[in-house]
Formats: sequence, C-alpha cells, structure tokens
Amino acid sequence: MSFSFINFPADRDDLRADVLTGLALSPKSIPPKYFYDEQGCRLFESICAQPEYALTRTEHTLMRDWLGDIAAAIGPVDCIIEPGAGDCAKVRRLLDALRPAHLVVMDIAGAPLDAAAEALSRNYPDLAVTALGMDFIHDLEAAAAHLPAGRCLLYYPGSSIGNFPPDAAAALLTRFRRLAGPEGQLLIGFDLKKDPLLLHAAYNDAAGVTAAFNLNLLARLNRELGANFEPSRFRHYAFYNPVAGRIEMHLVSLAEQDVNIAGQRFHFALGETLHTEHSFKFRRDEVSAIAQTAGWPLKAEWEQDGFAVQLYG
Ligand code: AVI
Repeated sequence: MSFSFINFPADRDDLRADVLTGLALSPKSIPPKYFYDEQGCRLFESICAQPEYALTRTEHTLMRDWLGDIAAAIGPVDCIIEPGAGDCAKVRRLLDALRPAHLVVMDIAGAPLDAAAEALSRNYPDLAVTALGMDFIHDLEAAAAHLPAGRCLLYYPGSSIGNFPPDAAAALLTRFRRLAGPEGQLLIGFDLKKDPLLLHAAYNDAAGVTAAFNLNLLARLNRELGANFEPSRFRHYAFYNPVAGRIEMHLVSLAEQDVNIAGQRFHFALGETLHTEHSFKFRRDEVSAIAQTAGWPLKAEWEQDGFAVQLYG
C-alpha cells in the first residue's frame, strides 16, 4: 500500500480577502467553496442522505447500473484524478471497474480528505494513493507535479460543475484538459433540469440540513475571521430560477443590522441578501457545449432519472 498526503496550506488571507471583496459587492456574495469547513463537510454528507436531495442517490444508481458500459467506454487507464473528492466514496466504483495503478484525490478540506483517502488506500493495497489538501480552484496546476505518466481519467461527479457560472465552468474544464493531457479523459456527472418543485424541495429539505449548511458559513466567519454574525438574524432562502436555470441560495437579513468582520463594518438592510451559492441545472447539450469550448469532445453519455454522466476525451 502506498499513501501520501500533501497539504497546500489554505491561506487564511484568501478567505479574508474573498469575504471582504464579496461583502463589498451588490448584492453581497461569498464563494460557495467556503462552506466546506469540517462541520460544513459533515452537513454536506447529511444533505446527500436527505430524502429530498435525490442527486447523490441517483448518480450512485446510474453509476451502479451502467458501470460495465462506462468502464468499457473509458478503456484502460493508469490514473484516476478526482478534484473535490470529499469522503472519497464515489471513486471506489471506478477503482473496482478500472483498476488503475494510481489515484490522486484533491479537496479544500484537507483533514477529512486525509482520513478518507488513507482509509481507502487500506482497502486497495495495490493502489498508490496521493491526497492533495488543496483549493483546486486556486491551485489545480500544482497537482501536475504529483501525477504519474500515462493515461489519466479526470473524474468530476456530483454536479459540482453546477456550482460555477457557465464561463467559469468552461475555464475550469479548460484547466482540467491541460492537467489530464492529450490522452486524458473526463468523466463528469451533473444534475439535469427537471420539475422546479423537485429542485426547490432538494434545497429546502424538511429536516433543515441545507439551512444549517448555509448558516454554518456565518459560524465559520465568526470563528475564523472574528466576525460577529448573529445567525438567528438571517434566513436560509433557496429557490429555483427557471430563467437562469439554477438554484440560488441566499442568507436573507431578517433585520437592519451591522456586522464587523476582520476590522471592517458591513451594513445589512432589512431583507438584504447575502448570496452564497448557485447550483446550475443542465440539459445534456448545455454541458457538451461548455465542454466543447474547453477542448473536450463528447465520447459517450448516460442518463437516468434526471441525472447524466458524460465521457469526454
Ligand atoms: C456540491 N454541490 C454540487 C452541491 C449542490 O447541489 O450544488 C452543494 C449543495 N448546496 C446545497 N445543497 C447541496
């Protein structure tokens, strides 16, 4: 078994600078990557198990039902790379089917990734596992030094691509193309456009886990930036915007209030929103158009129950 964990220390200044910049915008906005402190990771795993959030279960079923076809379309690979691997659960199916020699996983939440990747490596004694604790949106290119030679499959499941506006999604896929190299392939999973009421429910679960996930961002800013948000004075508010084709997630101020963050004061008017996430929903042709502009020709695709997986390369 070979396992290594390399941490690219998260720069607290990035969080501080991004938050101060985002709060100076109108409407106020904070990038969704900052949801994922340790509590945020736990809450996200719990979201994935909520009855209303079908996305994760549907992807799991699709990958189970079509694994043989998917593996045959991919063919032999030497390495699987997964940016944003989280608990490293999804990649296991592909490891079983493709038996690569190397796995490189990355996640902004370094400590949970370290634990998950080490546990995985104990189950796959012949696999060389490299875990990179990094903000891949920032540092993706630094991963190149940790890739073996040979055929790479870049795996980007979970509809994470939906958390980027289309231009940023195209830019990210372009960087994936460069990282994977000319022989590289990309397997990407994403949530499809569907009944807006189903989408609405998925981000407004009855148990309130998505609300807790959204509000946890304020607790993180209080802890890490010495902010003085009062979470009970903000409301989780998520809705599907069919014109833009996305879920929008906000924290709406329930009162007129001032908040101090890292020595600066920000005013929230009653009803003012802090935007925290976009989650775009797609038709298959919309993703293939984005991928095309990033230099990825479509090879094959699968669709089941409102979720799609596409293979590029
Ligand atoms: C990680 N990402 C794909 C999730 C999504 O559905 O956009 C994050 C999430 N936000 C609220 N619920 C889940």
